[in-house]
Amino acid sequence: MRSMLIVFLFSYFFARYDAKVFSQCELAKKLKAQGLDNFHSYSLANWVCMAKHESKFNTSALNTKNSDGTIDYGIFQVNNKWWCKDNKRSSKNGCNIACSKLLDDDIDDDITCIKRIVKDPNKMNAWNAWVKHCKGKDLSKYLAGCKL
Ligand SMILES: *[C@@H]1O[C@H](CO)[C@@H](O)[C@H](O)[C@H]1NC(C)=O
Ligand SMILES: [Ca+2]
Repeated sequence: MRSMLIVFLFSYFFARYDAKVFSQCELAKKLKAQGLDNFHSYSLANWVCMAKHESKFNTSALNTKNSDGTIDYGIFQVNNKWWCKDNKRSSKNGCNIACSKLLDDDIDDDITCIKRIVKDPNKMNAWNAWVKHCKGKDLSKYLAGCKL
């Protein structure tokens, strides 16, 4: 019995920290529920498009290839120089969060962080992939087929 319990606890622990990859509509629904539709006048489709091109909706996406040596974390690719804190470098830590919390499958804290990021003068231009793939484009396909 005890070994069963241990196996159970282990699988629970690893399941919680497993990568989660959202479907497009699942993420759209979640972002809408958290008030991102027209947040700082960006439509819901902008946020979905950003996540798609930053991480392909992968909550454990990690980018270590920035030219300045900084690292981007998670589904919204939050940067460790300005917004989150890891043990790799000093950080402004504008979201007041450990970068590791931006890799788990609970994205509520990630959403709180992007709401903070978009309040800066740069707004959504903070996300290079958004500028490149979403800004000023027809974004209707990012919500197509979703029951919102
Ligand atoms: C999600 O990202 C992690 C970390 O980069 C990677 O190991 C994993 O294969 C990715 N999952 C998918 C489904 O792309
Ligand atoms: Ca998180």
